[in-house]
Amino acid sequence: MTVTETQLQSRSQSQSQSLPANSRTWWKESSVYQIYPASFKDSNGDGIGDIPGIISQLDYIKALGVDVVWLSPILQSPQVDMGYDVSDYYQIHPPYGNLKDVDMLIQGLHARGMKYVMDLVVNHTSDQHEWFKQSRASKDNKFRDWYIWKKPRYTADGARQPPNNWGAYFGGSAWKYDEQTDEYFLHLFAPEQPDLNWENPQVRDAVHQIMRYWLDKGVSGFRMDVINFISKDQRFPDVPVVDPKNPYPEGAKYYACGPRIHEYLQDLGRILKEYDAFSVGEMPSVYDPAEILNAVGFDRQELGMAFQFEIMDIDHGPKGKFSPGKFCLKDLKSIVTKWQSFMYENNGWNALYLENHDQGRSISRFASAKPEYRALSGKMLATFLGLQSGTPFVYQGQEIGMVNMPESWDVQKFRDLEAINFWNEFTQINEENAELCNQTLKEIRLKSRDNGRIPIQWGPGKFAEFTSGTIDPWIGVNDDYDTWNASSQVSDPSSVFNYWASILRLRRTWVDVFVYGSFKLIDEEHDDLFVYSRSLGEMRAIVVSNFSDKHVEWTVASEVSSIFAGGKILIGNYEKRQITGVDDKSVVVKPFEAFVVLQNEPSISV
Ligand code: TEU
Ligand code: CA
Repeated sequence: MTVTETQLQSRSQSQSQSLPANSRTWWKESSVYQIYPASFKDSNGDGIGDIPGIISQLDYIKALGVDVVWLSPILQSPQVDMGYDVSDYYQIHPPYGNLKDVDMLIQGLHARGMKYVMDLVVNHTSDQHEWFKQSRASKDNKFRDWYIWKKPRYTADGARQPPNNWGAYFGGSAWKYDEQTDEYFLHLFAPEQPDLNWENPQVRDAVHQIMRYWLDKGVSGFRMDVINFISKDQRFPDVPVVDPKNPYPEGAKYYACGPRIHEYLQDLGRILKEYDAFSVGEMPSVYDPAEILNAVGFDRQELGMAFQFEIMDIDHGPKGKFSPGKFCLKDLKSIVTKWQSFMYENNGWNALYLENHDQGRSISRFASAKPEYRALSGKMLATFLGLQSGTPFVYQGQEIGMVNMPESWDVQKFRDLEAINFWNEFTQINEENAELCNQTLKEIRLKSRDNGRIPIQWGPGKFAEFTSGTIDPWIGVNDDYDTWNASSQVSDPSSVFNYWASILRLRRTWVDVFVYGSFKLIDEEHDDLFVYSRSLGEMRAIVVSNFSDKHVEWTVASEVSSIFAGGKILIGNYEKRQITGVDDKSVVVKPFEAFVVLQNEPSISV
C-alpha cells in the first residue's frame, strides 16, 4: 500500500531547504540495476543472452524505476570466467553483439533517462590478451613487465615451488609455472586470468586510455572488478599456513588495499571527475570502513562507493564460502549499523546490495523461499535494503523474487568454475566422508554463483521465454518459471516487481530522508526484527522488517512510539497494516512483514 504519486511528488519540493550533512550528487540519488548479459535475454536463439535482448527489455527496466544499468562484462573474452577474463578491451564478445549494439543500448538507455555503467576488469586480463601473449613470449619482450613474473623457489631436495604460498580463488596455487621462460606468473583467480602489474606505469596508462575510450563513447561510469587488489605488497611474502590440509591460504592481507592503492585510485578518480562519472569499486576482503573510506570519502576524489563483502560473507564458515556458517540477524544488525553510521558521519557512501552474479539469491539465503513466504520475503528485503543510506543495487531477477536453484539439481548442472573446481577438489580429498560431502553440496547449492546466473524468467513459455530458440540455454532454467515470471508481475500492483518500484519511488520522493538522512538502529537486541530510523531535520521514518516466520508481538521502543502514534504508513507488504495508537504499547508484526512509518511529513497541499 503506498501513498499516491501525486501526493509524493508534491511533497518532495517542500523538502529541499534542509541541508544534508553529506555532499549531494546524482549518483547518490540513483538506483542501479545489474544485468548479467549471458542470462538476461537471448534475442537470436543461440541460448546465450545478448545485447539486442537487453535492448528489447529497456521499457521493463525503466518501469522498475532505476536510473543506472550496470552490465557485467561484455568485452571480448574466451569466457573462462564468464567475461571476467578480457582478451580485448576495445571489442565486444561476438555472441553478445557488436559495437553498434552497444551504441544502440546507450542510446536506448539515454532516451529513457537512464545511464550505462560498464564493468571494468583491470586487475587481470585473459591469458589470450595480446599483452600476455607477448609478455610470456620472452623475458626481454617489452610486455614482460606488464604482468607479475617471479623465479621458482626450490626445496632442499630440488623440487620446484611457486614463489610464495598464496592460494588462487578458484583453487590451487596463485602461481602458474611457464616452461618457456622458466618463471611463474601470478593469477589470483584462474590460471587463464594473469594479474596485471600495476607497478608498471605503462599498464596504468593503458587502463586510463581504456576508461577514456568508453567514457567518450557514452558510458557513464564503471563498476571496477576487485579494484582493491591492484596494488600488491612487492615483497610477495608467504602467508602463515594454519590448515595443513590447505597449503595455499588466501594472501589477501598482502594485496587487498595494498601499499599504492590510493595512488592508483587517485589517478582513476581524476578521470572519473572529468566526466562526472559513476564509480563503484568491488573491494573483497576488507572489513574496516576506515580503509574503504580512504577510497570512497567524498573529498578523496577516488571512487564514489564500494561493494564491501561483510554481508555476503556473513554465512561463510571457518573454512571459507562453502563451509557451513549461520546467518544471524544480530550479525546483520551490527554490520549494517557500522557501515551506515560510519559512512554518514564521515561523508562517505555505501553501495547497498544483497545479491549479484557471485552470490546466492537473498530470499533463499536471508529469508524464506517457501511458497507462503516467498513474495513477502522479497518485499521485506526490498524494504530493508532499499531505504538505507547509500545507492541501492537491484540484481536482475531480484525484482521478481527469483530464488536459488532447485535442490534437485545435480552437480552436472553447475556451470561456474568456482563451484566446480571446489567440488572436484573437495570430493577428491574427502571421498570417504559422504556425510561431509552432502553437507558441503548443500552449502554450494545455497551460496553458489550459479544461483544468480540462472536465466531471467520472462514468462510461462518454454525456457521461461528467455530464448526465442530451441537450443537449450547455456545454463538450466529454474523450474518455477510458470508461476514466477516478469510478465505476470509487471501488470500486478501487488507483485514483488511493483513493490520494488514503489520502494525506489519512495527514495526519489523523500530524498532528504531516505537518501541523505541519518541512520539509527532501533531495538538492537531483538532477535527477529530489524528496525531502523532514517531522519533529517524534523522528518523521521521508521523501517520495520521481520526476518522471521513468526508473529512477533513487538513492544514498541519508547523512542519511536510517538512516531507510531502520529505517523503515516508509507508502504507495507501486508494489506491494511494498522499502526498502534500511542496508548497501545505493542504491535504484532507478521511473518516476514515490513512496513514504513513516516512522521512530520512537511505540510503540503495535495
Ligand atoms: O569477484 C571477486 C571476488 O572476490 C570473487 O572471488 C567473490 O569473492 C567470489 O566470487 C564469491 O564467491 C569478481 C567478479 O565479481 C567475479 O565474478 C570474478 O570471478 C572475479 O572478480 C574475478 O574477476
Ligand atoms: Ca543470443
